[in-house]
This record gives sequence, C-alpha cells and structure tokens, in this order.
Amino acid sequence: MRTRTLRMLAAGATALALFSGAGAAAAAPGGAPGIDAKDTLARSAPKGLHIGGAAAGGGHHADAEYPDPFTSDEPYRSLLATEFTSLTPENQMKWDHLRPSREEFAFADADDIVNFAEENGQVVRGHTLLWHSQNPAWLEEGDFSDAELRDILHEHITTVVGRYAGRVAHWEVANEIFDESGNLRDTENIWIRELGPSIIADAFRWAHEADPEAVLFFNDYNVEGLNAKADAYYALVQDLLADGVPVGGMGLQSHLGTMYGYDPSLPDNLARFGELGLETAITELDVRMELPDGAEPTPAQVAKQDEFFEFVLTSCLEEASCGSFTLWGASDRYSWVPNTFPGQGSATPWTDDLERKSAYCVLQSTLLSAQPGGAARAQHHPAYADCRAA
Ligand code: 9MR
Repeated sequence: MRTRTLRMLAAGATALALFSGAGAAAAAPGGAPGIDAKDTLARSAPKGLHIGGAAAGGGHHADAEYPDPFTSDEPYRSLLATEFTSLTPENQMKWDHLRPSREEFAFADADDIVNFAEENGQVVRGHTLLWHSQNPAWLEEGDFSDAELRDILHEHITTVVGRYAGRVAHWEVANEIFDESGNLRDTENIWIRELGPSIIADAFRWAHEADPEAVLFFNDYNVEGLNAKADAYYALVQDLLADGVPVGGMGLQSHLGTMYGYDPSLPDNLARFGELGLETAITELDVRMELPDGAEPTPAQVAKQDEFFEFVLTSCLEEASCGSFTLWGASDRYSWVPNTFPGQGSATPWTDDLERKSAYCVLQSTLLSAQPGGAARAQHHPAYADCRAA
C-alpha cells in the first residue's frame, strides 16, 4: 500500500477547499523577500519527498544582462537554500559547461552548487551525462574514431560521477534519448549515432561503477502521460533491467503550458515505472502561458496554472515511487521560457522579484494537506491566506 496515498486520503478534500484561515507570515530577517524560513515548500513537504529547484546559471543566463544568478544573487540563493531540499544544476554539469576541451574539466561552478547543497542539508540531482544537446564543439565537430569516442564518454562519466561520489544522490544519466514517436535520436545524439544504442547501458554501468550509491535516471520531456515516447522508455527500461543494467529511476521533466493542457494519465504512467521497481521523479516542472506583448497573466490563466501545478504535485504525492518533485526555476526572472518561447512566460511559482505567486500557495497547501493530520494543520496555516492576498 502506498503510504502517501493513505496520507492524502486521510487529509480528506482537496487542499484548496481547506484554507480559510487568515494571518500573516513574517519574512525571515535577512531572508529573501516574502520568505519565512519556517514556512517554505521544503518545510511543508511530507517526509520522504524531496522538493527540488534548478540552480540557475550557465545556458541562456550566460547571454543575459544580469550577472550569473547562482553565484551572485544573494536573495535568490537564500530562496534556494530555504525552499528546497534538492538542487539540480540547471546547466553547470552539462558537457558544454564542464568540458572546455578534451583535456580539461571545469568543475568550479558545479563544485559551488554541490558545496552549497551540502551546507544547506540538500541533495543534488546531477544533470546530465549523455545528451544530444549542449555538447561542446570540440566533441560534436571532432574527428574521433569510435574507440576514442567511447573512451571520451567513459572518462567523462568516471571523472564526473567519481568526483561527486556520495555527494550527488541522483544522476540523470541519459537525457532525452527518444523523439516524440518513441524512436531513439540516433542521428542527433552523437553517442547513439556513432556507438549504437548499447552505449546507453554502458553509460549506466560506468556511472554505477563510479558511484554505486547514486540512483541512476532516464529523464525526458513529454513523457508525463501514457504515450509513444513514454512507452519507448518503459520497454527500454524493462530490457535493461532484465540485462542487469543499473537503471534506478525515471524522470518526467514536465514542461507544461496552460495552452496545451496536461495529460491525465500521469499517475498511471508514474505507477507503471514504479511497478518496475524504479524510483520516479518530477524533474523540471514549469507551467508557461502565452503573454503576448508583455501582457500580465489573466485570472483564467492563473487559475489554470494553479490547477496544473496542483495536478502534477498531487500525482507525485499519491505515487509511492515518486521521491522528488523539482521545479525548473525559482523565479520568472531566470526562467528559460521567455528566452526559448518569446511571448510566453510566468512559468514558475515566483515573480521576477522572488515574490510568491498563486501557484506557490497551491503547491504549499497541497504539500501541507499530505502531512499526517494535514487537513487540520493546513486549515490554520497562516501562509496560505497571506500569500493569496499578496
Ligand atoms: O534551463 C536550461 C537553459 O538555461 C538552457 O539554455 C537550455 C539549453 O538547452 O537548457 C535548459 O534546460 C533544459 C534541460 O537541461 C533539459 N530539459 C529541457 C530544459 C529546458 O530547455
């Protein structure tokens, strides 16, 4: 029986219906605006569920007008430290960040995040080791033999995973290896194209050798529901497990948009990977919306976004295998969305100024309702009315 399901049932009606209390949550002295260190997502979560956030830096931030968020924005760092129990380096462990050349590893930014997480009692989700995107030119355009490429990947995984052995709890080993039809990306992905699909199993084996304790994940977008892409992972994972490959988890990124809807079969999809013995995780949740010409979200868009966040969180809370719930961005200011989809945005639960949005309140109340005795506690929790009123 799934413990968290029981907790949710015990909590009774949906979280939103339970809130009627009023009151004010004071900001912690020295903390980020709107943050009370005792009143965070991390503190609201039931035991056994990590609440994660992406630590912003690298990637699209490198071309932005603002300085590197993770290393220089103190209120943002304070938010990361207090709201989350898990951090994912948004870009700082990707190949283009870690590997300026074949000979070099540039670990400074990744080390900063791992050290920060340790200081704050957080776990780290490593992201990522085998991907078709954000690879350095020296790799993509190099003229390597198959044997050399294999050595390069082996050395990378052994060195990176080995460096953080015991300090990175989850590794998203293989990222986005299937296309929407469920075919391996065997032209885009240099490793699969040059070395064949068996390199996927090797990557998991090498990662496991370098850190036997880390839980090793697949990770992808558009695999939230029961669809062709998710089916491809389900079939591959079964084959790999039958061969004794140390696959330990399935990550559903969950980049959603209010204009697209969400797939109601998410709980069934999580459950089937759980039944294979895998840990499951929501790894990159955000919910974007169309905001042409800098428009503000309408009440209908906000309501829809609230519903999407609540649905994904509830799906994870109700599934015992779902051990981690990560938000891809802890401020709209740093979200990848407007950069990739001009005219879209407002995708995270925090404003540009790190103020909590309606979606934050929904996440917090949904977490509180999943606590043992959650209904009673949630009913009187002052944070909800306060942040709804803000
Ligand atoms: O958020 C990341 C952004 O800063 C980068 O510029 C972008 C480059 O591809 O990658 C973003 O993160 C992606 C993640 O690593 C994998 N899943 C999709 C995410 C959003 O594009």
